[in-house]
Amino acid sequence: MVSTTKQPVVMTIAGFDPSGGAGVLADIKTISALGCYGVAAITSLTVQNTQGVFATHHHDPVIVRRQIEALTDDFEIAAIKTGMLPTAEIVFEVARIIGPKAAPIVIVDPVLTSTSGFDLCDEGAVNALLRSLFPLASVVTPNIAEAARITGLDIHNDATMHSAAEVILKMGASAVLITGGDAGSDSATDFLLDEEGASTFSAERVTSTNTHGTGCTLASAIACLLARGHSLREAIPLAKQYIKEAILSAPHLGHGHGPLNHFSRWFRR
Ligand code: PXL
Repeated sequence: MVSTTKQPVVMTIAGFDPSGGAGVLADIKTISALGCYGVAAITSLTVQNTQGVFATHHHDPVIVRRQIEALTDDFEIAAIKTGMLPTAEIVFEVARIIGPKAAPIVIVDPVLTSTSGFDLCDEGAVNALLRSLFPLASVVTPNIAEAARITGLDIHNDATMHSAAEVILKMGASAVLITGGDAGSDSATDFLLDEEGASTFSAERVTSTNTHGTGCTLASAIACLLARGHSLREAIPLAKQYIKEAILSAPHLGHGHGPLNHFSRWFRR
């Protein structure tokens, strides 16, 4: 007998990494592993493997918007997650149609550069992101480097992390999660600030070169867990545990920053 369980539909609006480590492929694998149905609108076709990003070909902003509209017209979208939005024009088209009417949950992962240091968006896109997309966000998920660039603050301790999070909340986001997984200490501590106040989430650091796409994967995992009814404070530790298992069971592919194993086990909690 075929299962008829209704899965929440989660939409990713992001770039395409053909190596499957990051971008929409990582998002869709995460969404599938976490018991949701994934749909995607592609903003940019990148040329890359585990060793680096070699080129990008951005899509026409109108085509980006039309991909999203075709999906929102047909599906009830439980959550939207945005990743690589390379130009201001693409950010504006996305901001025009997402928001509470398109989906009740909007996770904005401010993707600025790749793990290998390639710029995945221009300066205009960063400004547009802050001005037009952050106010629509249920959660914004920068890493420390992204939070520093967005706020102009030097983030080197808990106090500066808190200040940066406050600045991002003032930009209009409902919550901000600054991820510390790539900071150079023994623990991977993430810092959450929202109207309930500040919370930290610590986990033992996993040292690995198989970390390509951890940012995309974390943001997608949070989107799914919220779509499945978890609170943000429940979703974050579950998402961190999912990433940890995905890194620890990574398939060791390629010669650079290898991909994760998004299917280490069915993780439907
Ligand atoms: O991990 C950031 C990221 C997001 N989206 C796309 C990417 C990358 C990193 O390479 O290629 C499409």
